[in-house]
Amino acid sequence: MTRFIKVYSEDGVGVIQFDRPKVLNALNREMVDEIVTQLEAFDLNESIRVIVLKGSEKAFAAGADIEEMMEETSLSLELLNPFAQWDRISLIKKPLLAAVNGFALGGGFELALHCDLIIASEDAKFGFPEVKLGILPGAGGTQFLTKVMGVRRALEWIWLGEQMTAREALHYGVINRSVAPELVEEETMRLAHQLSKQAPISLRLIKEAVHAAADLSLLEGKMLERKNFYLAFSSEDQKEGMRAFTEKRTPSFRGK
Ligand code: CO8
Repeated sequence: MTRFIKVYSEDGVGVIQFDRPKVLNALNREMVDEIVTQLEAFDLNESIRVIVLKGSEKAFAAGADIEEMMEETSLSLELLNPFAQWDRISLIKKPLLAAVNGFALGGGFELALHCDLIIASEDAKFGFPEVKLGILPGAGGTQFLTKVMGVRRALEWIWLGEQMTAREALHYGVINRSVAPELVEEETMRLAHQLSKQAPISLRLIKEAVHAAADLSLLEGKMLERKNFYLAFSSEDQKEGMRAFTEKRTPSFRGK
C-alpha cells in the first residue's frame, strides 16, 4: 500500500499520481521512496511501455517537504544520503513523461526535470525558490537547468528564485508543450500512447544516447550511438519493422 501516491495503468502506460494535495504534493522522503519504487516496478513490467508522473490540479509538487527538512544537519543529511533515491530515477530506461499542472517548484521542478518530456498547463509555474530558504537546489536543479538554458540564464533564475511561466519555460526549452489546464492530462496520455506504439528497444536505446549527449564529447557520444545502433539489430523488432516496411503494413512491435 502506498500513502502518498496513486498508481494505475492504461493500455501500456503506467501512471504515478502524487497524492498529498493539502501540502501541494510536498515531497517527503517516504513519498519520494514510493515514487522511485513504483518507477522501478513499471520499468521492469513488460506490459508497461511508457511512464507518466502527474500531480494534482494546483501543484505537480511544491518542492521538498520543508517541515521535514528544517531540522536536518549536514551530518544527518550525509548519513541519510537522500539523493541516492533521486539518482535511481536517472536509471529508468522507459520514456518518462511529466504532466504538470500548477506549481513545480524546488524538488518538484527537479522531479519534472528528471523526466524525458514535460507537458505543462499554460498557467503552470516552475522555479527554484531554495535561495529564499537559505539553501540551494540539491536534486540536480543547478545542473539540469544550466544544461538546458546555459550558465547566465540559469544563474539568474536560481539566484532570484522567481517563478517561471509555462510560456518562458517553453521559450527556454525547459518543457516540451504547454496546453490549456484542462488538456494537460489528455495531451500527456495522447503522447504517451503514441510512444507506446513505437519499438520499445529503439526508445530505450535512443533515450540512453540522447541523454549521454549532455555529458559526453561528440566522439564518445557517437561511439555510444553506434553501439546502440548495432544492438538494435539484435532485436526481433528491427526485423519486424523493416519487414513491415517492405510488406507495406504497420509494424507490430513486441519489445524483443
Ligand atoms: N513543504 C511543506 N509544506 C508545503 C510546501 C513545501 N515545500 N509547499 C506548500 N506547503 C504547504 C503550506 O505550508 C500550506 O500548508 P498549510 O495549509 O498547513 O498552511 C499548504 O501547503 C498550501 O500552501 P500555501 O498556503 O502556501 O499555498 P499558496 O497558494 O498560498 O502558495 C506556494 C503556494 C507559492 C507554492 C507556497 O506554498 C510555497 O512557496 N511553497 C514552498 C515552495 C518552496 O520553497 N519549495 C522549495 C522547497 S526546498 C526544496 O525543494 C529542496 C529540494 C532538494 C531535494 C530534497 C531531498 C531531501
